[in-house]
Amino acid sequence: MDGFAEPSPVIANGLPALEVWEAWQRKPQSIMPRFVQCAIRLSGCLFLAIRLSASLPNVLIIQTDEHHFQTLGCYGGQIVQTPHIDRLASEGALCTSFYATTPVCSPSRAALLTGLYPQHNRVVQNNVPLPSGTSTLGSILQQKGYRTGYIGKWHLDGDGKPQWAPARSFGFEDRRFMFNRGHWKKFVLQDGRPEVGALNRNGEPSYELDDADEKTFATDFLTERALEFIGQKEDRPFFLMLSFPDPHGPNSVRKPYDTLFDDVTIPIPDTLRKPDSQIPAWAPSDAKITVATLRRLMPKYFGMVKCIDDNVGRILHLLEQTGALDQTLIVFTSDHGDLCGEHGRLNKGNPYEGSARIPFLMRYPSEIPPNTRIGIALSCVDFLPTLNGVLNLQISEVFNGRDASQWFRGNPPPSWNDITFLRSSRGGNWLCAASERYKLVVSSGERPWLMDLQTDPAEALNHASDPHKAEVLQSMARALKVYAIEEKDPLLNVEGIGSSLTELLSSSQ
Ligand SMILES: [Ca+2]
Repeated sequence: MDGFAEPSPVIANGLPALEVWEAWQRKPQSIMPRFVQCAIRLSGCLFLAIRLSASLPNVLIIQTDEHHFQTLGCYGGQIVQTPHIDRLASEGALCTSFYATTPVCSPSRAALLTGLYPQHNRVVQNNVPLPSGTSTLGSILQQKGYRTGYIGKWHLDGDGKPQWAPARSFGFEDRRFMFNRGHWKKFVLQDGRPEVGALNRNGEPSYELDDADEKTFATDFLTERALEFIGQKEDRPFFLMLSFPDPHGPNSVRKPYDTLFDDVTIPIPDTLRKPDSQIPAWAPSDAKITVATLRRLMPKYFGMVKCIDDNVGRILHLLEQTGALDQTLIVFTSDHGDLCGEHGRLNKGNPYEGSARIPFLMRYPSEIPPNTRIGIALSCVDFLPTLNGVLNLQISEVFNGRDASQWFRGNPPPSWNDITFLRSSRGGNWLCAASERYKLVVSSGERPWLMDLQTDPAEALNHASDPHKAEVLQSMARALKVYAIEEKDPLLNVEGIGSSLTELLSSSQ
């Protein structure tokens, strides 16, 4: 046919094909039989239908585990240089008040992937399996024509550990390198299948480093699999969720990251030791966490973050090389934070910033202007409706979260009620309302606690009795009660929570 090969009427990995197709259609066709011309016109219509879905960008979510946002340069971190993650922030949007809806693993992940509060998606604590049939971002994007994959830690299939390739897909077609649970440091391929590479004396998978190297260390291994997934030539756009198990403990990392931060001065939080009056019942200090603990743990934690950033760089490099970078919506986030000694604690589970606030970056230059900074309080349940808004996906599912896409587009709506809601994992017994500046925590066995992030960013004090903040306290209490009633949050019925809110609200009358 005049030297023209029929082009593929689709877009592979974000590479445009429309111009090629149109050029092919413009070529002289008069000598073609009529039925061939008809067929071409028909296939053109079909192509336009396909193109509507094919013109969607790739979607890549990179999620870390237990990651203190301030270890990243773009969030003010001074110790670890994170140029690749920082690039996502400078070329896209950075959220300064994005919270884990429930700051532990499974509930946070479930909220991010379903847009539903834990009491609605049932994943109210760790190791609760996401109910079969639940719509997730995976199933939604699969239905939109995406090639879907999940690589790394999942933690929504119960107790299984590591449990590679869980049987229930939730729309993720390629789950070969998905594992349910565990903080493994070394992976190997055995006949093309992944295995934990370190074993204990009984031959069982272990968290040991076991001389993991740039091929077998978990972060590198999972990145390599992600590069293979991204590099597959396919007609559909891809959706990949890459979920690193680091920088969650155990605090260990391969060479050379293991010693990179041995000589830095480890910052010691002012709140490592606090007077009893500043210690709420929902976050008791642990006397065993000392300066020496932090000096021992933090250099490796920083090393894990540096390794993650280098691997994010490898992914950005591949996307750039293949011309797909700007045709890929990239999110960088974590499931929750790690207090890293703040308030005399490690890990998470409470509403303090280091525990509940997470890094949240989104780069997609077609829709999101560079250096967009978003201060409003958001949480994991807002992600799916917001992505729906940014990509105009026309999703029919109903979400609990809100569509904040106009903020990401750099065009904030004229009115927006700046408030979001966090809730404890089962047994934690607290509810929290958060705005850009304030957090109100109501719990059983503790008086209401009000944080003012502007005047007291370390959250050292309870501002609830400050008469100048009485109005703020009232409005946040009102909003928290409305949330708990409308979203049927059973924590409202836990002793001390509902009564606390009632008491707060009656005190203004
Ligand atoms: Ca986690």
